[in-house]
Parts: sequence; C-alpha cells; structure tokens
Amino acid sequence: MTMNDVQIAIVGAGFSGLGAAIKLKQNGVDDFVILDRGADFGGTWRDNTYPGAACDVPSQLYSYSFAHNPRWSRSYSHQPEIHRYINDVADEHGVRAHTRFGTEVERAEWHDDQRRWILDVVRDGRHEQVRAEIMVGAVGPLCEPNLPDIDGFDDFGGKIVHSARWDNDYDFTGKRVAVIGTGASAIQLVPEVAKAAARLDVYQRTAPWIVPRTERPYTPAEHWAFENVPGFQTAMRGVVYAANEITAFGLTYSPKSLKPVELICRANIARSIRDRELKRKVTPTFQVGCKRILRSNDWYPAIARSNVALVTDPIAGITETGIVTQDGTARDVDVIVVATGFHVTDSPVFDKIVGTDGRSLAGVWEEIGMQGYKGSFVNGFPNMMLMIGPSTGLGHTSMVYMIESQLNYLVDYITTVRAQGITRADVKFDAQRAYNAEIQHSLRNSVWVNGGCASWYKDHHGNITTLWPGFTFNFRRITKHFDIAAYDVERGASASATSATTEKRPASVTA
Ligand code: N01
Repeated sequence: MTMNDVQIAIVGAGFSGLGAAIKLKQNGVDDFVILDRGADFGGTWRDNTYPGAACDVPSQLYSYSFAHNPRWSRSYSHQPEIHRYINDVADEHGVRAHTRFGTEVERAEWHDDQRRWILDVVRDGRHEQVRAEIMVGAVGPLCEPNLPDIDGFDDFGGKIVHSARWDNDYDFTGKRVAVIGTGASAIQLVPEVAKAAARLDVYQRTAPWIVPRTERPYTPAEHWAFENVPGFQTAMRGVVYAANEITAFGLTYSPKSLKPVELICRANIARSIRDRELKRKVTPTFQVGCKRILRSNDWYPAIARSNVALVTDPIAGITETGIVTQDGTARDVDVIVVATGFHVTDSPVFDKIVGTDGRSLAGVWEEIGMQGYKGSFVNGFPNMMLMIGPSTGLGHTSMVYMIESQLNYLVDYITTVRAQGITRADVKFDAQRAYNAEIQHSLRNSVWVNGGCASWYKDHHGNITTLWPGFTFNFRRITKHFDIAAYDVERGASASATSATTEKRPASVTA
C-alpha cells in the first residue's frame, strides 16, 4: 500500500477546504494535499444540481472577500454560476495541483506515537494511506443526504432521487411526481419540476416561513462599476452584511422583534394564494426564524398550480407504486423526490474520525453532544481543525464569512505551531466545556430554543449545537488569533506536555 506523507491533509474541496488551501499557500505553506471524493471543486455547490438550485444569500457576500467576482450575473446566484466561481478561484490560486479528486477518505485515525493522522483513502479502487501532521476536516455539514425514516422505500418500483444527488438525465416531462419535504431545497426545485410534471404531489410535514426573493439581474452600469470603481463591491458587501446582521439580533436575543418579518411572510401568502384551505395549510404554526427563513417568489404560485397538490396528511408508508398517507389515500407516482435534508448532527463522517484512546468523533459526541471549541477543535482529537464545526452555522447571512473567520484561526494556528515547534495541540476539555456553556447561555432567549419548532439545529441532547448565536463579527473577533493557552501542547518528538493544567475528560458530561 502506498504511503504519502504531507504536513497538512485537507479533506474536502468546497468553499472551506479551498479557502484553507489558498490561505496556506498565501502564508508560505505548500506541503498540503486536498482530498475530495468528487470530480472538481465546489462541495455542496458541486453536488446540489437540482433544477432551480440557487443561493439565498446575495452573491456579493456569498463569495470570498479576497476573490471578488465582478461578473456575477444576478443579485442571488444560481448553482452553476457559484460552482464556476469556486473552480475559477481554485485555478487563479494554483490549488488544483494540490488536489486529489475521486479520493474517498474511509477512515482518519490519530496515532499519538507518530504524532500523525493516518488517513485510509480509496482512489480509483486502490487503497492508499496519507500520513499528515495536521488534518483539516472541511467536509461541510450538508454533505450526507438524509433519507427519511419511512417504511417501504425498498419496495417502490419507480425512481427515487434525493435533491442533493440529482439525476440530470432523468426527464420529468409528463411524469407523476411526489416530492417529500418543504425545506430550502424543495421550495427551489418544486416550481421547476412542476412545469414539466403531469402531476406533482408535495408532501409537507411543516410549513416554512417564506419571504419574497428580491432577485434581479445586475445592470450593465453595475457591472461596469464592479470592474472599474475601486471599493464599490466591497461597499456593497458591507451593506448586505450590515442589513443581515440586524436579523441576528432578533433571532438570538429578541424573537418578538421579528414580527415585521412574519408580517412580510403573511403578506407573501395573502398575495400569492386565494384558496382559503391552501392558505391555512401553508401558514406556519411556529415563530418565524425558528427554522430557516426561506426566500422564494415562485413557491406559492407553484403549489397553487392545477397540476400540483399539497398533501399534509402524514405519510404512512411507501408501496410498490406510490405513497400512502395515514388517512388511507394512495397516490401512485413514477418518481419520488426526497428533499429531506442532510445528516448534520449525526453525520456518518463522524464515525470515520478516530482520536485518542480509539474513540470516534461520533462516540464522543454521542456522549457529550456535538460540541467543540470555536467551531474548530474538539478535545481528544489533537492536530485536527474542523471547518464549519459545531456552533458555526447561520440562518441569516453568509457562511463564507464564518469560513473566512476560521481561516484566520487556521493560519495563526499553523504559524504558531511552526514557529514554536509544536507537534501536538489538543484543546483543553475545560476550555471546550466553558466555551459551550457560554454558547448555550447565549442561546437561552433565542427563537431556535423558544420558537416552538422541531429542527435539525438541535442535537440528540436537545441542545442547539449547529448555530452561532448572535452577531457574526463576534465570531470573527474570537477567531482572530490562535489562543494557545486553551490548548495542551507538546513540542518535539517526546510526549512531554508543556501545559500543567491538562484535564482529562470525565467519563460522562452533558453540556
Ligand atoms: O433540508 P431541510 P433542505 N416526512 O432539512 C422534511 C441549505 N440550503 O435540503 O420541517 C416528511 O431544511 C422536513 O420537514 P420538517 C440550508 O442551510 C441552502 O431543504 O422537519 N417530511 C423539511 O420540510 C438548509 O437549511 C440553500 O417537518 C420530512 C424537509 O424535509 C439546508 O441546506 C438552498 C421527513 C427537509 O428540509 C437543508 O435544506 C438549499 C419525513 N419523514 C439548501 N423528514 C441556499 O439557498 C424530513 N422531512 C443557500
């Protein structure tokens, strides 16, 4: 078996893995490899190719601050354009040569005796190992599609497609289609599929709150300004950023102040739907913001179409020919579209990462909940930095902002360990625990805790462990420098810890 040695192994070539690679190069670190199971850069923006896939954050902000794109065609970009942007940025920064596509990481285990991560990878059917001093886990939280726990999927004789694994060769024209789910992905793909389908049944478990989408093409004058007026795009980013941060206040500290958003959503329903029964069905019963606030102009018109039915009776099961609801109605279809999201707090990826004492990330998080330190490090997993780790997700603005904050932390971490000859850095359990206690305290008045909804923002302990509470500039502030005092560090080849305050994780702890 081939063994490859590198200083840094980055797993994942999406926004965060690519960003990590670029920042390392810019800071004089060339000894790294990116491993990705796909065929090019883009991560979630490569994999989600369903019709209508687009970003619900304006592109000016949903892009790297160090790689402005004056050529965005519209205010909110669609998947092909974002995918192209990410690949262009990779080429402009010479990162492709560092990347091994078609490479699946099957397991990553920390070996304390070697002070190395050893990654078992499969590439073109061949098993190899990659040995790295530091591993950057950049697989993203939305990478493992979630199939709902509904009986009968195996019995269905037609086609099943998940929104994140779209089959672009399949022709929906004239087909009888069922879509399960009414989240961010479903509301984008349903209007497109409805245009082609003979009949479309949309199975809704929970109605989402939806604001209008203020999307428009950029004018030639704006394109000229993006290219030629210094600071114009930066200023636009600033305006979008500031406007979005206002929502952070309402979501985290004052859900009542989100009332105007609810009124906008209600007006959106009133304007789009005439049928009283349909209006009732699409009006959410939880507080706005408790689940992601969606943006669409064509969702309500789509479900009001004559060939579309919104089914709210719970699904009882799937048969050979279609879907049966609990009221006993059977609806036969040719294809079932599963738009039921991702394994976020229970990702199978967590089973594959093994830290000290042979414990997997899944095992540790099963016990203590999905927690880490500054969204980046997890006690018991030395020399591993996670991108978009616990408590970094957002419902109101661009994840690229959070990624770039973590990139600052990554660069300072790498610079520090290089300068100080550190061969092992493990975040202290007490630092991690205090950090998470603070996060949970900040969330106590939030709409995600009190808004009356069930959401994937919560882990199995019932804690919100996916979201960053409050303003994102606070995350930028706390990730500016690698705070070495929060870590147990060792230098050189010996196992002598320099920290006198090493604390072992107790057998059982809850956040
Ligand atoms: O997934 P979701 P998604 N029976 O988990 C329903 C990002 N994103 O792929 O609400 C019936 O949001 C579930 O119902 P309920 C964004 O971060 C971004 O749509 O749990 N229904 C829900 O309606 C987003 O948050 C963009 O009751 C079942 C749906 O499936 C994340 O991706 C675009 C069910 C799942 O919604 C995930 O979005 C698209 C069952 N057994 C996505 N199980 C941007 O524009 C689940 N559901 C940036």
